[in-house]
Amino acid sequence: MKVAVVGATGLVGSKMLQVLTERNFPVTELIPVASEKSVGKEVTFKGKAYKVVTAETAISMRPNVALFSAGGSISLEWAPKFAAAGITVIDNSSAWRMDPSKKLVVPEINGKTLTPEDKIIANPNCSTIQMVLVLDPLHALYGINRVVVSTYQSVTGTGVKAVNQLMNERKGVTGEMAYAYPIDLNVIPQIDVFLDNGYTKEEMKMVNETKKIMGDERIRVTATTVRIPVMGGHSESVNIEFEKDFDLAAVRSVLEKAPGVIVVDDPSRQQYPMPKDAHERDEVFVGRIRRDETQPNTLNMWIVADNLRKGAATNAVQIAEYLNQKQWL
Ligand code: 2RA
Repeated sequence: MKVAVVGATGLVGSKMLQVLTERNFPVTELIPVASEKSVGKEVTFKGKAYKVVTAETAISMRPNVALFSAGGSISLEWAPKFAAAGITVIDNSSAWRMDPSKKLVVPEINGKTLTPEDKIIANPNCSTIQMVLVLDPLHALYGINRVVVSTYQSVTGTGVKAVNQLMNERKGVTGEMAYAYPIDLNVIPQIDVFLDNGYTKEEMKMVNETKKIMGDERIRVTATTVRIPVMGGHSESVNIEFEKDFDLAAVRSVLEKAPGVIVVDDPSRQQYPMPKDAHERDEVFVGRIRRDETQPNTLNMWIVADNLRKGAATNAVQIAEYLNQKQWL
């Protein structure tokens, strides 16, 4: 199968190539796509060198599927052109996520809603993916009323420039800044731009995407999203109020059985999820599971995942795997 990766030289694009290799996706030809300034450069995939081409050239090469991770404006312009040529697009930008005519997919939750007619499929935001994977099985049992989430997000979510900023600051070297402030030895309570309601775009992604993926507009989510000087993954403190009461042992057992979720929760041995352990893993890790003793039917937990993998590349490749298994590509 011919696979185009649009934004192949970025952090998520490179991770897509790694995940396609590791999961042995049946790629017969890779078509790496990047901006004009990268055209002609080479990208190595499974030991073979492929030349970077423009989006226009990629369409003429007729890939079966195109994985996009080159930013919203590239997706808005090019995804419809790929789709019009019959190429299925799996898009990691925010361009199509809330478009009512497009599916926003986490395969374990709503993969089955996909049809052969879906030609542009949206991959959700990283911080949303890891949260809904844990919320969904609990919602089915206890019904979620409200979620209060605070995030602790890795600089890799911003891209190469932010990783360089952190590393330069650690070495005491002056360089290009991805953020308005230093990130090393600091915490920045702003991810993406501010909106009119005082929340950031990242916060509203968590509010709106959760409802769409879980297919329930009644779930109320309020979020504070924060950048921290960490690289391995995003962490989230999540408080969940349910309609029905729950049994803690049953919650643990449901999460232990949930696909793609690993419970790491043993306070007696100081065992809980941390980004350094989630790094380069495809699963979402949950721990610190405990009752909120200040009000009924409410649970606290801590969720960690590698934002470049399940939060981006792995989820996109899993969507491609599902479509391939259905023979829709
Ligand atoms: C971030 N959620 O971590 C974004 C990446 N999509 O900045």
